[in-house]
Amino acid sequence: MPPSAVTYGAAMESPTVAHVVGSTLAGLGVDTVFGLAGSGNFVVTNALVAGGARFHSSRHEGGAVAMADGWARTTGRPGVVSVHQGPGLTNTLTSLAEAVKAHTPLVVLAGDTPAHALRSNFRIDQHDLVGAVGAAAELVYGVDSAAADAARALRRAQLERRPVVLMMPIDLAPRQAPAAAVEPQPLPVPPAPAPEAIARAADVLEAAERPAIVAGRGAVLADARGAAEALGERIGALLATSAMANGLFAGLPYALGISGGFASPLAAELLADSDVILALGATLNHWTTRHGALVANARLIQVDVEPAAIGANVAADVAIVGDAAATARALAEELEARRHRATGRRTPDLAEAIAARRWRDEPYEDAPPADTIDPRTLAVALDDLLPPDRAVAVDSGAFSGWPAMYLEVADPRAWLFCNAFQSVGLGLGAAIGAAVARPGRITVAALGDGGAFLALPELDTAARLRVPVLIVVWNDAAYGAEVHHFAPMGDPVEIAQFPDADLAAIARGAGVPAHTVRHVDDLEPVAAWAADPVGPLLVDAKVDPGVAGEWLKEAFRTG
Ligand SMILES: Cc1ncc(C[n+]2csc(CCOP(=O)(O)OP(=O)(O)O)c2C)c(N)n1
Ligand SMILES: [Mg+2]
Repeated sequence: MPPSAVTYGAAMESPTVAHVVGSTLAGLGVDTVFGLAGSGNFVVTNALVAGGARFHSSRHEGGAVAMADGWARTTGRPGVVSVHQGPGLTNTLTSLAEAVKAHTPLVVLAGDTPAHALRSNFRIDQHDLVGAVGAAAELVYGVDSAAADAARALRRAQLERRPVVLMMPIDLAPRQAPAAAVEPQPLPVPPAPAPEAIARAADVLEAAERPAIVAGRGAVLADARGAAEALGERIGALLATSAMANGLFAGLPYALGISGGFASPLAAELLADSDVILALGATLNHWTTRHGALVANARLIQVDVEPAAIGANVAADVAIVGDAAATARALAEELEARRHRATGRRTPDLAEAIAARRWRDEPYEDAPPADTIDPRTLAVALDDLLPPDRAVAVDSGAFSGWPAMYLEVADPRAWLFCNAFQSVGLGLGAAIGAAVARPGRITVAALGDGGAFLALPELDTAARLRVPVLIVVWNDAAYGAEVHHFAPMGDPVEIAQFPDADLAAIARGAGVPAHTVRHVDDLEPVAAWAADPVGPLLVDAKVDPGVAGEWLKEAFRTG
């Protein structure tokens, strides 16, 4: 019998705080946990497993949080992570900040140093630490409150849409505690949008000649696709998304794809020509608007559940606090009551133009140096050879535009744009989490060589979990974003350039089969793998380091 089972078996008769925390979360439906076992989180993790949850160990705590984040973005459910106190928690911070900024609900179970252990090596101020990146610090207060504390952490994560770190002092964890059954409580339904605001927005939409709806993550979280499309049809609007919400309008004839730096030339032209923009759960940051240029000529109606998001980046003419789907429905109903229906921009000719001018239809010069592949050609080839039902997780770097521009996804929960904190190195973990959530489809981990190196520990995890993840490395042997930023200014860039590294060999050493790609034909084994993807595959694509996306210039603007 494994030692954990012995521990838990004995504890069944007299459960401890750790058991109560674990079994409470399992009882509330937690069935998947990512983490890395240490003495401070060992028993609680086993209690979750005994309660029916599956535990997936990462090789770095940052990877565990990225996996839970990817899992949560895919499933729409709160992710759960379990880590040791002190260094186990500090290792989570970068991924934790990404989850905070992406509004991902997570519960991170962490041990904590006993209050009296002033000289413990592990001692740091864990509350201030996680608070500094915007996560909520919660505590298991005592033996009698353990179950309620665990339930509160989970509920806060869902209500506040952010990570909650539940600290469990290691002197409290082994104390006997009463097992209390906690009933799940329904989450509140967001309040209906105010009728006056709906009426004002309807006035603006009625007068619109060239309307557009730009939907963001708020629309994804509200499952607003149907409601937004129905409203779009009624007012004759074009549809677009923020980079985070890519895929929301996949397949619709008047959908332009992503608004912002990644927008196709046609999409950018049409968006900038809008006279009314309805921002649906999108904060319209400088990425989505090209520093304001795409919304400059439009009256703006902004819808968000968070009042503070309205006008945060661009002044709104009409502000509506409300759920994206409920508000879109309310607007459509109001316009129907007013008997308003407009063709607006929805003409068959425009639908044809949109279909004919996707990014992949725009010509580019494909002339890479010998033994390298054009990074766009790689993305297009992957789009062709992978089945449409795929997920794509994108790391941060100069290469990030290629998957956003050329690799289509069929739904926004299959799109994990790990760039909320703009950290390099989180894409592989997120892809593994997405694949754990949906093992029946292929997940692409789109990485640069810099991001791949930062995430190396999780190659072992991908191999061990046998997840169907295609790890594609756009390998320019450089921190390309930095090279493209500084080389034009005449700065020496050698500090961000490297000799060619054999990532395929490194992957094989970690148990991940791999191929080096220098030409489209080298992708043939990927097609074979995609037909029956048992476990991960890595593609080390030696890309032309000279090709950079136009959007990068926008990214380098500091204003
Ligand atoms: C953790 C972290 N370190 C450093 C940076 C600064 N940075 C932004 S992009 C980039 C280069 C990433 O290199 P790579 O993954 O190879 O992608 P590339 O830009 O070459 O396409 C760096 C170092 C960052 N954003 N995050
Ligand atoms: Mg690179």
